[in-house]
Amino acid sequence: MTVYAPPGQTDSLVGFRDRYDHWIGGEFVAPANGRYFENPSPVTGRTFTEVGRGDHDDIERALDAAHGAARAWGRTTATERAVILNAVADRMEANLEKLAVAEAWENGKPVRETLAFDIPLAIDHFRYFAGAIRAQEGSISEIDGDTIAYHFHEPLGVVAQIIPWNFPILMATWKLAPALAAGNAVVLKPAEQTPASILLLMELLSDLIPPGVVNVVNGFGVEAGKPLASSPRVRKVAFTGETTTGRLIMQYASQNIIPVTLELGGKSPNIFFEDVAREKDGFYDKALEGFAMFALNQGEVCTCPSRALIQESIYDGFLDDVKARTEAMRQGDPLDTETQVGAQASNDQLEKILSYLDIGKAEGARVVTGGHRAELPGDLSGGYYVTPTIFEGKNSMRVFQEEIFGPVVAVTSFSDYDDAISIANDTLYGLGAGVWSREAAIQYRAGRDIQAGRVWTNCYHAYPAAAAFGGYKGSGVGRENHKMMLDHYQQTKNLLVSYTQESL
Ligand code: TXE
Repeated sequence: MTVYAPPGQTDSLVGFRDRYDHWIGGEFVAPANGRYFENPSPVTGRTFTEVGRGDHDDIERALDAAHGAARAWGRTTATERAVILNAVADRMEANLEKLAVAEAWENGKPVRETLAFDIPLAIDHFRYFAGAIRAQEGSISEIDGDTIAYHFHEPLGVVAQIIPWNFPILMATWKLAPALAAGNAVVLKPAEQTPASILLLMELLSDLIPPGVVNVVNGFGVEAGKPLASSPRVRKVAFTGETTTGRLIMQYASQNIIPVTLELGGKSPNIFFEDVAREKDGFYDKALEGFAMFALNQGEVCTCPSRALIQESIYDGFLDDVKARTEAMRQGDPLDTETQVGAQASNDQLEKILSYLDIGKAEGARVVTGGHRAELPGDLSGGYYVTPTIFEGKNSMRVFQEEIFGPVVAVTSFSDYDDAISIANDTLYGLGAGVWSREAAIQYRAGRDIQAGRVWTNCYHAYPAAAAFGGYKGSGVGRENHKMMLDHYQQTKNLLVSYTQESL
């Protein structure tokens, strides 16, 4: 067991600056308006740094820097870019603990997850796209005996990226790695709740990424995000966040006729068929773990398995077992490697979750366990902690239909296969889903019948770089991860060449 020293203490691995400006043209640049906002750690609720409050003028400066760098960067070879992306991955790996602690401190998530999951996945993402871009090929087709069509991939130019606070470094990486591999320059706006770990990363990579290729402007949605997403100087907007914000982003982008990719909310079903409980063996334990995934990252995951569907014939016993499993989760100091459930990312998010706990109780959902704020001792008492909560109710309830984004799962039962699929698909969203069964026929059929971009079968919350990820229905447009992402950051150049000297 390790308890990492918090940033600010002399023996801490992390030295956050007291003040963070924007990262523009490879250096820190103070906000044009001179304004800053406070950034508290959810672990204690106390401010640990202040951050430049960007607006339209800062976005313009970042776009100037990006446009200044885009041409040269776009003309580098795939091999040159791959070398840089691999160097980025190596640098992150050499600073794994530092980044993991920084991320835990700023977001409130347990360091055991950032050490084993968030940062290693981010590292692997850079390596994956370093390989993918080198393996990418254009094509040649023979139109007729004398005419050839060449197809080349070209970068879009300068792209905008707006990301949320639930996985700050990983979300930045999911967007940066393919964009850079494809040869684009980027202006990225982190969420206002979690800019510091990304800026720490920028500083760490400052000698590896050419100035202006990645620029970070901090600030709030309407003040900094909107001028970025609506700028006629960007060729694409990539966004992850709330579905209502995604609609706005699409509207802004439509003014400039540019593509968007949107990764939005979810209300993912996690379905447990009766054969799961045929034996109380290793597979059964794995299924209990799969249920408990609702509390991973404090439920602040767009694919949080926030609706659990359990077949009637095993309902009571399975619910008893997952209740015990949930109550055994260790909640506490996010910097302690024993901690499994940490703090919610912000006070706003804490209040949103608490209000949904009230909504669930008011609409008649039964609290199986949890249902309240977690009171932790000492320094943690000012932090934003919620006890992992299981509600039991009906799929028509708001706690089954609306994204809570907290460690809250709503459980209901189903009679047979068709009932399960009908409840699973009765949602506005379609991002993730889980299917738990020993039967190959059920696994395959359910995987195909559920309307979601990612169906985990007998597993959950795995995010390998090589598997496409994205939403059906209200959960978004486009995909992340997988080499197909390169298509989202490139345009096709066709050269149609006639090789005959004769007139047509
Ligand atoms: O999201 P927003 P918030 C869900 C989750 C959460 C809720 C609200 O349910 O409780 O959304 O979170 C920027 N133009 N998800 O308010 O507002 C904003 O500054 C341009 C699901 O944080 O969508 C931030 O950088 N940008 C989700 C980013 O958008 C704007 C992850 C996300 O903020 C903007 C996060 C505007 N008008 C929240 N308004 C997921 N799918 O993983 C805001 N932003």
